[in-house]
Amino acid sequence: MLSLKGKTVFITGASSGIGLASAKAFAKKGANLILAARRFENIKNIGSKLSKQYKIECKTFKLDVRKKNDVESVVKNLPAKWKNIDILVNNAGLSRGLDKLHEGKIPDWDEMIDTNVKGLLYISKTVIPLMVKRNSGHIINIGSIAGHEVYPKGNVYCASKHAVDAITKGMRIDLVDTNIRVTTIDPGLVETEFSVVRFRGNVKMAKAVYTGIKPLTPDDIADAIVYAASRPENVVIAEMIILANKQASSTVVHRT
Ligand code: NDP
Ligand code: 8X3
Repeated sequence: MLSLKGKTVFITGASSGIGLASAKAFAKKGANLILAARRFENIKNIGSKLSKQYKIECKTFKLDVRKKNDVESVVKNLPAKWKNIDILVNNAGLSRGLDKLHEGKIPDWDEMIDTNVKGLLYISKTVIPLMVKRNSGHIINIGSIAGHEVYPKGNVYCASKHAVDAITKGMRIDLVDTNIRVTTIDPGLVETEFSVVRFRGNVKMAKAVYTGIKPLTPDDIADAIVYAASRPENVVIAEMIILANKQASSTVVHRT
């Protein structure tokens, strides 16, 4: 097993859900953290709590991954030692709405594509060259079961996660002559703020998504992320699809 103590881990979307759980899980292993999201208060509090609790170092940034110039400037202005990013967790992402394609809202499409696809690309384009220079690093993209299947009214969100799947495969091919590892972790139903965001604050609709099953928790996914990151250097966990028990696919869920 590879020790994560003292490693530098950059997590996007660390203000809630899977990103937050991953920050905690890496902190527990003694890794130093770069945490970014738009809700800076959350990120700042998380960073200061984790650094005290686990005696690690944390850098926190207010960052919207859709803003290419901001992404570049955050990374460019990192102090030299923080530029040695060992693990990048491309987690920031969201869904907006659940509509038939022809009834969908264009601003929703833009937001999903700009965040889940273009944001992930901007971060990767900025961080990967630093890894290439050191011939070392691990990129962990958070895809989804929605990157393997399309479900009713999931059209554009599913397309964005299919894109993450293609980008992950492309990264692995383009980095094959380096020591850099590329992983995608593809969860099914995880209860986070994800559905509250999708339904724009409608908690009742969000709750219904996870009713009648025991959904995955953000910690379940963080556990898988840390597992992938801590394999020996010669091992690449290329792809991990993680479903909730009683979930056979995006659409086949046994609820009681
Ligand atoms: P949450 O809504 O709890 O977390 C999403 C995170 O992404 C937040 O920290 C949010 O921070 C951040 N984020 C969203 N937009 C931006 C942006 N433009 N710039 C920076 N950060 C952003 O949901 P999850 O934890 O569930 O989602 C994390 C990832 O997991 C997403 O990529 C999602 O698609 C994926 N996923 C989720 C599943 C689920 O069932 N929950 C299943 C499969 C995959 P802030 O708002 O502060 O910017
Ligand atoms: C999130 C999983 O099935 O709710 O990517 O879209 S799903």
